[in-house]
Amino acid sequence: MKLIYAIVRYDNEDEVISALTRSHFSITKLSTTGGFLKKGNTTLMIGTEDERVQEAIDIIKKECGNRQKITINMPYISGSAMINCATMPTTVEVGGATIFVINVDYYEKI
Ligand code: 2BA
Repeated sequence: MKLIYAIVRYDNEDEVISALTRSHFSITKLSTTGGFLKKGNTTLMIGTEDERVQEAIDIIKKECGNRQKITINMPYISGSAMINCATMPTTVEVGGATIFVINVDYYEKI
């Protein structure tokens, strides 16, 4: 048994959840926040048998698409002080998904 954590963008959440559900995966959706951009994203917890992990990852890949570069205005930080209202254009990659697969020692529904 494995537990997959998949961090996806809000924009992709509905499609990924629908596609996984259609393929009979059970999902818990967590509302999370990225530490870098400090914007909301979605973390999906998917518990599944070892032999179905790749199938889940393939669905997530298909629905989340490729990573793209975007430029955002980040607050400008000088030393330890954040200067009010100053921003600096920063290029980051977004899209796709960040996936962790963890071994599950024990699983039971009571
Ligand atoms: P955020 O932390 O808001 O990061 C958004 C994007 O900003 C990242 O996209 C990455 O392209 C960039 N980024 C993140 N940290 C950076 C840094 N220290 N310096 C420069 N650029 C940085 P993704 O890599 O696709 O990550 C999307 C979201 O997935 C992240 O949102 C975070 O919530 C989660 N995540 C990614 N890697 C993780 C990890 N190793 N552990 C835990 N969560 C992770």
